Amino acid sequence: MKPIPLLKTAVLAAALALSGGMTLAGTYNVSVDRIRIDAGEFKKTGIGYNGSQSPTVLRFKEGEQVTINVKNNLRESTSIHWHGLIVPFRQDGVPGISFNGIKPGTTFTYQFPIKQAGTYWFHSHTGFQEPDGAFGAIVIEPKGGETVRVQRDYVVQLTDKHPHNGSRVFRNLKMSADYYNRAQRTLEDLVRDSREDGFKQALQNRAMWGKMRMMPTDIEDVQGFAPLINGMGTQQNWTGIFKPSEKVRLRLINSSAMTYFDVRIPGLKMTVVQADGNDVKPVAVDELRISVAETYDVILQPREAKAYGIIAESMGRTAMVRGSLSPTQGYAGLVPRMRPQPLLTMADMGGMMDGMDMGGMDMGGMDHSAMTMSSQSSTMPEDMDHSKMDMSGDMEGMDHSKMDMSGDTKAVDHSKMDISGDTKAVDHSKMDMSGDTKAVDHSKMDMSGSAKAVDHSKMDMSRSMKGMDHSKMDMSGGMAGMNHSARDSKIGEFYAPGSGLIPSAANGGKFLSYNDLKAARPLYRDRPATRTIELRLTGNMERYIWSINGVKMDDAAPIRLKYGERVRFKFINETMMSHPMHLHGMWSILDTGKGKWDPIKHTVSIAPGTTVYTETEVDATGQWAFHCHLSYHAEAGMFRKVIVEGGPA
Ligand SMILES: [Cu+2]
Repeated sequence: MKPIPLLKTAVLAAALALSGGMTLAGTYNVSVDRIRIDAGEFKKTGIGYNGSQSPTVLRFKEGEQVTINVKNNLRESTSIHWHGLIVPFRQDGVPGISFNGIKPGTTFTYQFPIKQAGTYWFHSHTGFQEPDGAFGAIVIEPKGGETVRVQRDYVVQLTDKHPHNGSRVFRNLKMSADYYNRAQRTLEDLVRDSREDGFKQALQNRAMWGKMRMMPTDIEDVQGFAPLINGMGTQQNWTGIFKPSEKVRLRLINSSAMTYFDVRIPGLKMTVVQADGNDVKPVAVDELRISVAETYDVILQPREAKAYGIIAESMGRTAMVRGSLSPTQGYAGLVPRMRPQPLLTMADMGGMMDGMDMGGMDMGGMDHSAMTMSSQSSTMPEDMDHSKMDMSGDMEGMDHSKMDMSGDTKAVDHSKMDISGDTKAVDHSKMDMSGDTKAVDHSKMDMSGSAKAVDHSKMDMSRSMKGMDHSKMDMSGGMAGMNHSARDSKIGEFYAPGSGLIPSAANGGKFLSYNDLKAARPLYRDRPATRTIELRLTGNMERYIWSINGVKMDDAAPIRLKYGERVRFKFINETMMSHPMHLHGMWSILDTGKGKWDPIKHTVSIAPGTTVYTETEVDATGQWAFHCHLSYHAEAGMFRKVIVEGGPA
């Protein structure tokens, strides 16, 4: 550590005096221990901090200089990464990138200034210690005190505790990628599908899935875990106490290894005031999805003296946990029934739809929602023939039989498309999608008839349709059938249109979207990015390999950034799973088209079949980790080292 200059010492002393003994240089002790974990449904040994399965909460103040002594009581090495904290890179806690790890029986001392406020968390970045239990919470009080005044302030830290330890889970996934997929469909499902879709259709869907060795239920690749709130299952019932009409702040943290949760508190609105530690303009919602490693702070105001349930349901609807808000201990909120399992759809395949930028475009009224098919580009069998694909369900005479989706094509040329007349059939047979451009040219499109068949209700033109030229489009006819009303489909923006993963609130109300997040205070001035780095999220599900641009960590060169530049990252998810991407050391500004009001995050979830942009002000010298925060995806190779060159040493 650099010696503190005299003047600074004096200032510090003065500040100490002014704050009436409040410490601006705190020392904290954390021990890493082998512990017994009682997950309610099962007991196991695992790893915990300070000897406990209920997460340790570290409370800091913005501006404080912290010293954290981490004593490793394990018989193996360990590490602590301060997730979302902007720290000097030697303090970031990633073995092999920022330091050498903490040897058994030794104490490592972290020291860094706290330059931010908000809710964060910490976890081991060694092996599978984090899935085995090594995580805690961090709450940092802003310099001037909390901006939102509340009477109660609780950390609500979620996890997915598995009866198997992390290394065993990973071994089993490597052996058979669907080892933990209990949601595989049965003969009964086939009979039900047949009733709904007709036997032929059902069989064809089956055959397609079979060929691709994928399931429409492949939403969670590790199931059979016990979800916990602050280390407690539903029966153990973690409870936050309140008095009616008090304002309650919940700091939701998802510390799961693999599980996205949909969180709601039936009977209460949640006002989101912070995302990933950064204040956002308040937005009231009925439910929100919290990706692995994200945090959301919400404010509630329960008026009635009764127990409310805090319900966290896994995205794949294979597990649920209930905690409570209650006027006294011993009362529990209701446990609702788990909602039906969503199924992946064609839109969630990502890779196969390469040529069509699914990021924001819906092929006008095409409804893929009933189509159950999924794959990754790399595992797509070559013998797949779309000409026999039965789309009879919702497709009303649409013919894609000659649709050419070969190559790298991004152009959609509708020039020969004739929608005149009164017909309901839309024939794309001459649709040519070759070429390299993103432009969609409708210039010769004749819509003079009554184009009843074109339903653009789910079409979202806000992002990737920039090249679309409608200038010469003849709209003189009766466009009565064209419906743009539901354009910004509320939360559709960050899901492929027709995705089976698009969440909806249990009570039919408002579900939070990334699109709703507006920074309360811009952290950076808005300026154009210097360059764009494309990161395709790729994988081979069968072999349980997860990668970036088709290359796994071991074989990849680091990403090199220049200090002072602003970089734009383009994430293209070509897999059928969601990936929460986490950049260490620097912020990720999520591009929602709001300029300087774009939300600032440390973890950004990329849903299957979507393209998402983030930007980063490269303001931290050193070496950093950049990875998917699903533990087993990171371990399997969806991980990169980032080197920032230049800047202060
Ligand atoms: Cu991390």
